[in-house]
Parts: sequence; C-alpha cells; structure tokens
Amino acid sequence: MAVILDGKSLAQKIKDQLKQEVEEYIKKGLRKPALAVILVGNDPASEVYVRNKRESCSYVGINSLFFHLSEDTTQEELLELIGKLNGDEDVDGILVQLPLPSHISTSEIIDAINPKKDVDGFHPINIGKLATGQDDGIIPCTPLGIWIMLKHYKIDILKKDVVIVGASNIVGKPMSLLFLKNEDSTVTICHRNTKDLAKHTKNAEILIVAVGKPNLITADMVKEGVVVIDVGINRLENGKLVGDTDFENIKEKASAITPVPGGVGPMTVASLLINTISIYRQKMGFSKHPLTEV
Ligand code: L34
Repeated sequence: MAVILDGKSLAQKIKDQLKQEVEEYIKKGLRKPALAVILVGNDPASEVYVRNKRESCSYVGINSLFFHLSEDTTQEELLELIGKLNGDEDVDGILVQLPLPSHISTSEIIDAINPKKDVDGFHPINIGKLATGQDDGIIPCTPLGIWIMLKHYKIDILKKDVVIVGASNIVGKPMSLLFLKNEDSTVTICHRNTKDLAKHTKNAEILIVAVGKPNLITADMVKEGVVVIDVGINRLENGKLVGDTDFENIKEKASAITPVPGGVGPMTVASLLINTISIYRQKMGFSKHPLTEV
C-alpha cells in the first residue's frame, strides 16, 4: 500500500512557519508583504482557487489586494491595472489567475508583469532563468510545491526516470526544468500527441500527471513502486473531485501517491505564499527564502 502524500497537512505546516516569519518582520517595524490578485470573470473553479489563496494570505499575514474584474474587461484595461501595480512600491507580487477570457492574450498579459513581481514565475524571464540555471528567478508555484513535497517525504529523485504527462506552460514544462536543473533525473514529457502513452508511463519511477482528464492513468499503466503525483482536478457530475489517475487501484501498486483533493492543490497555494514572501525578503534586503532553494 502506498504512502499517501498529504499535501494539505504539509501546506498547513508551511503556513504556520510563514506566519511566524511574517510576525518577525512586523516586530522589526517592517510593513506586511503584499500580493495583488487579479481574477477576470466568474469561472467557478478559479473563484475557489482564488478564495483559497486569499484566505491563506490572510492567515500568514500577507496583505492581499483583490481585483475582481468583469468577464468583458478589455485587454487594455487589464494592462493598465498591471502597469499601475508594477509601479506600486508597496505591492510585492502580482498574480493574474488563469485561464483568462478568450478575448485576452494570456502571453501579452504575462509579458506585461514586472518579472520581479511575477509570483507565478510564468514570465519568459523567469522561465528562462529556470531553464538556464540562474538562481535568482521565481519558480512556478505548482512545480515548486511538488518539489517541496518530494523533499519533505524524502523521495529521492537522483538518477530516477521521471515521466511527466502534460506539457503546459504552468506545470509540465517548468516541472521538467526543475528535474533537469542539476541533471538529477531523466525526464520524459508526454502530451496529446504522444503515440503510446502507456509505454512511457510504465517506465516511470516518478510519474507526474497534469492533464485534466479523470482516469487517464489506470493501474495497468504504472509499474510496482512508482511515486505518483496527480496534479489534475476534475469535478465529476456527482460533484466529486478527482484527479487524473485511478487513485483507488493505483495506491495498491504505488509506493507513494498524492490524493485529490488534499495533495498538490494546497502545495500550489503554499508555494504562492513562499514566492510572495521571498520577493518581499529580497526587497527588504534579506536573502531569498530558503524554501525556494532547489
Ligand atoms: N495564475 N493561474 C495562475 N497561477 C496558478 O498557480 C494557477 N493554478 C492553476 C489554475 N490557474 C492558475 C492554481 O492556482 C491550478 N491552481 C490551483 C490552486 C488551488 C487549488 C487547486 C488548483 C486547490 O486549492 N485545490 C484544493 C481543492 C479545491 C476545490 O475544492 O476545488 C485541493 O485540495 O486540491
């Protein structure tokens, strides 16, 4: 039976640690760290994620400034807001929750965020730094959260065969760059045009799945002892939340697996807090946050 990688309780531990840390800054007479959160439209899943993020900010003592814009906001209006926040000394991080409505260009919006305030680490400068091993960039929250979880559970990645299913800019690609960073692991990335998905997943010692399809990965597609990180969050018609993998059957075969909910999701939120505080620390003249060390 697999060890269940409990992202929820690990995220809570991290939040408790960050809360203490922020109290120390306040005692020193510094202002609170501040994160601007922009949500365009009313996607119900995005509303849940943004609510979780803002509640977590408030718990640790990060000031979250919330900009909830209507679905018909123009790209120009959004760019204008980002420009203002870029220039605001008291705003440490800027987060634009994705996906954006289709009339707005996601890449033009991400490009407009000051890379130093890009808490999501999606800006080409930050992705480029991650790709070239420059340590002063910002690492995207989901990959960072997964990384911290693997370290916490002492899951060795050195020389492992890692298979990532899903090649998105926000999870699959940056995740692969993290595993490649010190030539730790051998990484395979699968995507919608992969010819024989099972051939690759059966080879995985660490399997990361970030697609958004319930039951995409079944027990026959993994090998005994695999570590499974399920990034998918799918709401079924009966309201149940499931990942991309057949948790019940795979847990009999895997050595470790993340649950959904309570796995990667809370770690993404915890990493957002870490990145915000790390930016703030650098601004205040401290070193970058130790939890961002990879
Ligand atoms: N800009 N957009 C930007 N940054 C991000 O880092 C994200 N992501 C993804 C979607 N869009 C983004 C998130 O915030 C996914 N994501 C995210 C955040 C939080 C949770 C899941 C995904 C989360 O809290 N999950 C809970 C359950 C939530 C529920 O009840 O629906 C969990 O336990 O998995």
